[in-house]
Amino acid sequence: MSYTAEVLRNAIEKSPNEPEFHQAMTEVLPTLQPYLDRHPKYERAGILERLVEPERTIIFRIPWMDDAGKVCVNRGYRVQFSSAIGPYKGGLRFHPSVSLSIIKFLGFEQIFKNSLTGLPIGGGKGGSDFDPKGKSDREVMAFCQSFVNELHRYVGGNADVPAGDIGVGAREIGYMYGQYKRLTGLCDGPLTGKGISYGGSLVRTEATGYGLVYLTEKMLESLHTSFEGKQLSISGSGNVAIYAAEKAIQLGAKVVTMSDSNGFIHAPDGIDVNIVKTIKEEKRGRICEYLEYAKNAEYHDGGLIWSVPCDVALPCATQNELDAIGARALIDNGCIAVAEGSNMSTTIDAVDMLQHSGVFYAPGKASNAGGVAVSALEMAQNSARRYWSFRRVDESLQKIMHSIYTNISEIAERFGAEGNLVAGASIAGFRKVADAMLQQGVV
Ligand code: NDP
Ligand code: 2IT
Repeated sequence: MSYTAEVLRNAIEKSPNEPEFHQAMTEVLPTLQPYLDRHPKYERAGILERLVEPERTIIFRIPWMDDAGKVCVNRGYRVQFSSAIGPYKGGLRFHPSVSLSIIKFLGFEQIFKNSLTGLPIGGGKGGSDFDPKGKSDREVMAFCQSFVNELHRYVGGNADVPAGDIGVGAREIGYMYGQYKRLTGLCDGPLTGKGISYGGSLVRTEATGYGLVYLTEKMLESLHTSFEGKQLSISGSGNVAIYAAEKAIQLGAKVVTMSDSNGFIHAPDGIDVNIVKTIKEEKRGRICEYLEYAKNAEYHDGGLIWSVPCDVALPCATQNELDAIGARALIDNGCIAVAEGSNMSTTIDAVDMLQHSGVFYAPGKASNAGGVAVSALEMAQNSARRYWSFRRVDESLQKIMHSIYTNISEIAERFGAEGNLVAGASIAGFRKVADAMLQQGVV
């Protein structure tokens, strides 16, 4: 049995009830084998065995009181996966589906993603099974404060720097920052995605979506085409989806779908992203409300978003949202590229189908790295006590996304997997972390 297969088998046996974590490891580990064959020093140092075991896992109780005076209890997580190349860095997810398996898969992905940005940030992830949907601002604040009453012991600007993810945006980051400061008395940049008035970075709101489009732009360039005139199918209507749509439209594409967990809208003449911003960012409403503002659209309650014909698909909602049935529909309708905005958007069989059918596919750890990259730029600005201009941050983001693309395609080619960005991203992300681990001894 190969080294990677053995480590994978043992890791799965050790944590048997964590299917999403198994999936994330199954996507990465086998692609590393050619690299590990050439460099036996990593196996000798047990690098993979160490990498699949988080440095620290924190699970805690979060009691809070709702508006009716009832005491509610949620479960909180922070998985500090790897600090080999810098402080733990990764978002917090508030969603009822959150489990240890979900947080471990996200934290594992984050190690490789953060390494790909070229910036000194380790991997971590956290969150809670709290559902912010339908809660009042006061309830969200009470929850966030209680969450930080425990979390503050483990985070800090040089130790672990959380940020947003599903269900965690500017409002939640603000409440968590306020409570962190109150408990510790420190303004050491313990979170990113902060408001601009208290240390946030310009472009952080747009970063993941814009970055996704910047990387996809390079994919299209290598196919000798561009966004101009392309039909785009985007899923989700949250932070990542909105700013992916905005940038793609600026580059001449037409976005024909967006969705939420209830259903999707299809607008053959193109979606007006400003309407989606009003519904989602201002009113915290549902995507079906789009029809109240625009006539040229239909709403599908449930249904398969990927059955709408498109040239490029950008899944931007959640894990495993693009499965074999979705992949079949995209392939049959002539889609040429899929780039993940959400983490692990695509099931393993769907990735295989896309790749075997010649659909150019980018895994999230490369294509959605723009968010965390700008988070690291926010950390740099906080340390320097400076603010950079929108243009400066946006240009840095573009440069980072373009170099991620160049780096992972070159590495894929060097290891006999030309055009396989999954292999390229895994090997490129792994190399830097593994070398840092070798240099730091057995820790
Ligand atoms: P938001 O909370 O802003 O938006 C999430 C969107 O996805 C909503 O439209 C939501 O619909 C939909 N969604 C969430 N869960 C499900 C589900 N189980 N089934 C169907 N739809 C669902 O989150 P983000 O936009 O920040 O995150 C989207 C994805 O991008 C996630 O996978 C996240 O990990 C990833 N990501 C985010 C980054 C960031 O900087 N924010 C950075 C890199 C990756 P509904 O409102 O109905 O729940
Ligand atoms: O998945 C991700 O990369 C994020 N949710 C963003 C993490 C961050 O620290 O900005």
